[in-house]
Amino acid sequence: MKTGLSGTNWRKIFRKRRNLIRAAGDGVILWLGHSLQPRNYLNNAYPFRQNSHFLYCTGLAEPDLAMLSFPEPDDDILFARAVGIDDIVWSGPGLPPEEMARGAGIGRVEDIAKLKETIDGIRGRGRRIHYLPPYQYSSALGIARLLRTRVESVGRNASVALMEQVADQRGVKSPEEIAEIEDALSITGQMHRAAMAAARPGLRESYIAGIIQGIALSAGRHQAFDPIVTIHGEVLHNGSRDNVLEPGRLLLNDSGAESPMCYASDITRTYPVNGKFTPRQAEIYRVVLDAQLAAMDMIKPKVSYIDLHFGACRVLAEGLKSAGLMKGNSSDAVDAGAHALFMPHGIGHMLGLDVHDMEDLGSIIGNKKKNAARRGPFGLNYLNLNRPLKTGFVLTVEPGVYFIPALIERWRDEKKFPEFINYDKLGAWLSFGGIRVEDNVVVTSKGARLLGTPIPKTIEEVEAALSAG
Ligand SMILES: [Mn+2]
Repeated sequence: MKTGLSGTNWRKIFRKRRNLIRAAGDGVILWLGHSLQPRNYLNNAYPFRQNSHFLYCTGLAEPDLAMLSFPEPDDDILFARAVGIDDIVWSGPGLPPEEMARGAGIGRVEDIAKLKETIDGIRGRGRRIHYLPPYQYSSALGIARLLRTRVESVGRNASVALMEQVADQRGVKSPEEIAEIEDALSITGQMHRAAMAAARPGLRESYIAGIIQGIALSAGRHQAFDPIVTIHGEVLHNGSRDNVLEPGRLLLNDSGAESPMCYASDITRTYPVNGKFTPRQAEIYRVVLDAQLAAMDMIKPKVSYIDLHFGACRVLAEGLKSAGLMKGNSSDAVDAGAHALFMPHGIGHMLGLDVHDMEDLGSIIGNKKKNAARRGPFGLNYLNLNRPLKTGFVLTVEPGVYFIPALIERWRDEKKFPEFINYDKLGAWLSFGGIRVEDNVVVTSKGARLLGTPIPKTIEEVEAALSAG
């Protein structure tokens, strides 16, 4: 059970959330928590992370839990595993199920061994069980077993109406949720400042990654995702940390901590390992920064996410034209999709309990196929949201410019967009790497508010933070 920031009555909040998310008619919702996932044998598991929908409705972060929620909230039942003597010997007594239920504002507790017969009874009376599509295979197997169906049909039979309700509720963040995200951002700010102060030629990427993770761990926090700490920023989600920070290269740090209630933060900064931007690095950095600030300026309720994306891309293309790397009319270049050579991803994503919030709900929040068909062939399939912006949405804003040698060579060989791209200039940029700048904002009635304490971002601020080491 999580204890969030003090002064917040989370029990009341969980009850309210469960009140707002109700199955149609006399249907019942099955909320299945996650189980430990074995790493190489049963008793050596990956770090546990609760299912975010389950967290949203209960705040309970322990494994092996389930809940049934009924049309009448007082009927809700928490199902928990009975603690045996072996559990106590190896893992300690843990939190009594009654206490978990109390913390979540749930009135009834049962042994999870009774979940199947309880569901059988409900279905026997002709009532429907609704659930969200699982993404962990063990959850899919669990639902198949509970509903006596084939595992292959579990995803297909998930409740679309429930997915819509959850997306509507979780999409708009309450003040308590914003406070959690800002709390996560305060740790994330420390992580980024420490990485900037430590960076210098000769160190390994893993050393910086260790500092980052150590700060979160020492504060009793988890990472919201595996940090990306690399001099190869052009590899968008680079997982390797083996490179040595060579003088003249840029280091990209994309990392974020979780708050006490497991809300995510997600910040990216990119900077020269030896402390000073070269004129070329500074030029591209300013292009990325201009695109980011322009995107933030465009954010307000009712703006469509795809327009925000293309607005930022136009600023990016204009900047790349000034740098001599693109040419022609920038707006036409973006309509054609030519900018995607340099920014092959979307402008950002929603942020909340998941770092890419609710992307497990798939097309409910972002219809990638439809987006790809609408405008241009490349890049849009990575756009993660297709809902118009609403007050209370929390978003990342993260444009980037990348020089991906294999992509540049492929487009050049295919003679793609020679009217918009200066291929003859690009030969000199193949070892530049990539720059991404990412912040987190909440949509307000008037525009966007930057969340958290600002983290060094302008060239001057970043160079000052780099020399702080
Ligand atoms: Mn991000």
